[in-house]
Amino acid sequence: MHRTLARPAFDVETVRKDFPILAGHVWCKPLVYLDNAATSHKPRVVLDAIERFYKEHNSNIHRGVHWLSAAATKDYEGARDKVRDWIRAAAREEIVFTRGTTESINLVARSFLRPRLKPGDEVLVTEMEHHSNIVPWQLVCEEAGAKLSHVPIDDRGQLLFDEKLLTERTRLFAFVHVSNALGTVNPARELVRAARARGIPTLVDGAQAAPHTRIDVRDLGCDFYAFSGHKVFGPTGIGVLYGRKELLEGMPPYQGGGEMIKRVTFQKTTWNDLPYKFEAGTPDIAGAVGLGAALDYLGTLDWEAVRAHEAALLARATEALSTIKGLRIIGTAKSKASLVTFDMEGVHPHDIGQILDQEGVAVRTGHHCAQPVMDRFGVPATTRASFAFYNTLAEIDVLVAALTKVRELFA
Ligand code: 7TS
Repeated sequence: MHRTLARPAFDVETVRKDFPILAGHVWCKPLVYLDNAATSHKPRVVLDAIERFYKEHNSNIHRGVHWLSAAATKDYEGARDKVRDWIRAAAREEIVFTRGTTESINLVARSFLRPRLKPGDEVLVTEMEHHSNIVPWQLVCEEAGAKLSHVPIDDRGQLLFDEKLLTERTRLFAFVHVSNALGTVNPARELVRAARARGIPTLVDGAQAAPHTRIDVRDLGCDFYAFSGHKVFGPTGIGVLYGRKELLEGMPPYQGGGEMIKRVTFQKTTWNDLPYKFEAGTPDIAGAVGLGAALDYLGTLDWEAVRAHEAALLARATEALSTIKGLRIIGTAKSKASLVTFDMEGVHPHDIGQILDQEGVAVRTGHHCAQPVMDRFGVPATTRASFAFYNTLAEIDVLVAALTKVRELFA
């Protein structure tokens, strides 16, 4: 009898077969896709789940008495349970579906922080945040006359955290779990613990952590955790906000409209229960179904093996890139996720990106929506190669060969 959920071993070539786009036949040219931090590819089971939803269950949710609506509601709410299980939340009410990390953070900024923020208060972030974890706080701070402070970073791209940065005026500490521009893995548990000891709520931006590790929000102890479906091998347009129930209960709605109400009159409207209070309008039902399928898929992987494989990709890339003349890796933290960001003396990242593209290698160039990181390292932009578990060591070699070519062209 075979009842093992996890596959016995991690074989990258077997895993690659689960991702139709990696077969490459649609473009008739090879592609080494190293832009996974921007968005990752989708396994066939995700594509099938979305197609099956539209073919067999498509209907609006929660409202219909007909069986099709009941089936769609079951699919959507089933996806919520999968998310709860995946991140080990205590209750399904703590899982709010959003459009993605950005919307999750904006929801917390508007509904949680804004009503509490008074002139002179502070919000603490870090110098390595994605703009999505800076601008929403900045907007509400400006409105309230509050201040946005940050934890600085060292030359390796690690936080220089000092508990003194958490002051009696700090109303929230929001920080990135894994940096998209440096790869740094932050000590999230310790940071949360330091904030909690002072009664300061925390939000963790998990957009780049969720694709690389199993998340356990109860172990982290954070109040809010945000991530995007499209980076965890699910579809675009769907994301998650985890929030501690006591806090979500005390928060006003983020948007008004269908499904987030209990009773509407022209005099007064009362709000629906959690999590529906935060899900105004018809949600991305198929997106939730796709995300649920992606998490089911991730659940079949041996995560110890995934971690080891990604560590090997990072080690091979770091070692090989370090030998290229004039190439400086930006972000050399002790604990890193599988991405490398770099600067090459005398070559603009845009040119690097274009030449790499001609060689069939997809990387990202630019400021990666983390301009404070660029400022910290004195560069306008960098080149970033970001890996997923379906990347191979041979693909790293293609990247290195292409970069060697760039170096020769610009010698
Ligand atoms: N936070 C981090 C750490 C991110 O890396 C990103 C997206 C976001 C928030 C926003 O996520 P979204 O799904 O709401 O857009 N990062 C990137 C990137 O590095 N390249 O493209 C998108």
